[in-house]
Amino acid sequence: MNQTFAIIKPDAVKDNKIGAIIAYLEERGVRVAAMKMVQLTRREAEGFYAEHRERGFFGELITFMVSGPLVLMVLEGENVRFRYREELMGATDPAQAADGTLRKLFARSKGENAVHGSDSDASAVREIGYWFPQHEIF
Ligand code: FUP
Repeated sequence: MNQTFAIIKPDAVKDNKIGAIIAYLEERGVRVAAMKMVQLTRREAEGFYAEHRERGFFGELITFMVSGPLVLMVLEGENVRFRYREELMGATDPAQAADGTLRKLFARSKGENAVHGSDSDASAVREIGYWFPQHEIF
């Protein structure tokens, strides 16, 4: 069993897919251990994505991530850290994502791609801690 950090991004919230995405995960044995809906400040989004600061798409990414409310989650399950990222989430660009993955099903584009997932053990720990104090994780 382990935990990972996920976001239902503003495009999927606007598309009314919060429930569909959570149902997709629950049906595959993933448990929601923490969850909150928020609208990020620029400062929060920039801190969260600090590793991408030098990338050409950074400005667009931040503008998108503050464009509307989103859902922050801690997911728990058997090997979920790997499974969510490699099996369930799909490639960054939905055009490249495997059939049946969240991004294939719900993402609009490479920039507006429905969901986030931690990309390593170290990121999962950092990202969970960035948004959730221990007492908010069940
Ligand atoms: P991923 O791990 O699949 O979420 O992708 P990255 O960590 O490489 O990128 C984080 C976010 O930056 C993506 F979800 C969307 C955005 N991005 C772009 O807008 N354009 C790109 O070329 C790459 C990433």
